[in-house]
Amino acid sequence: MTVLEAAPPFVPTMPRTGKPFSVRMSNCGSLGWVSDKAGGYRYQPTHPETGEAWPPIPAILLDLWSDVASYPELPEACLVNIYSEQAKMGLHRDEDEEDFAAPVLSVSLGDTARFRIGGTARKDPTRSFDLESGDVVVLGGESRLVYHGVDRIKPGTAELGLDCVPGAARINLTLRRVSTP
Ligand SMILES: O=C(O)CCC(=O)C(=O)O
Ligand SMILES: [Mn+2]
Repeated sequence: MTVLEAAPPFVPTMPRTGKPFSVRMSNCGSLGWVSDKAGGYRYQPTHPETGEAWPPIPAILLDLWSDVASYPELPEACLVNIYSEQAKMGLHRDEDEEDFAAPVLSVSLGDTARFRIGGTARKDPTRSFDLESGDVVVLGGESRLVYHGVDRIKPGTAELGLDCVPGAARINLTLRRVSTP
């Protein structure tokens, strides 16, 4: 069974307002990132709709982490972000984890995304660049807590489409260590 069969994509909603994200999400790993109006941003061991445990992180992603992360422990969470052609992600910091010593490592698949990155304060200047299919981003060390987001997807730019996931123009896999070892 694939990760998305075991843990079907859900639409997270913003804390307090309940406004839906334009990105659909799923997770694999012992913990998954979720968000909703009542509970806000958090990690939990089960899918918010099915109540099932998240499926394991595929070995190929754990191997990538071991090769690139320079961190002794394995990630606990792999967030699967599913972007339609219209989806985007506002400027934010990944700060729901306990352990900021570990990097955040992300893999982009499918259509190119215009990625924006700034500094550790929201008002810091930002710059943007394209993330293409196969690109890996490591937010670690001084850049672990920088603001970042996805301005837009560039439809039809992928050499290989993501036909296996309905409605997906781009998928981003974000590996994170959540707890301190
Ligand atoms: O889709 C991306 O490249 C970024 C995803 C992201 O920042 C996140 O999931 O926190
Ligand atoms: Mn992020």
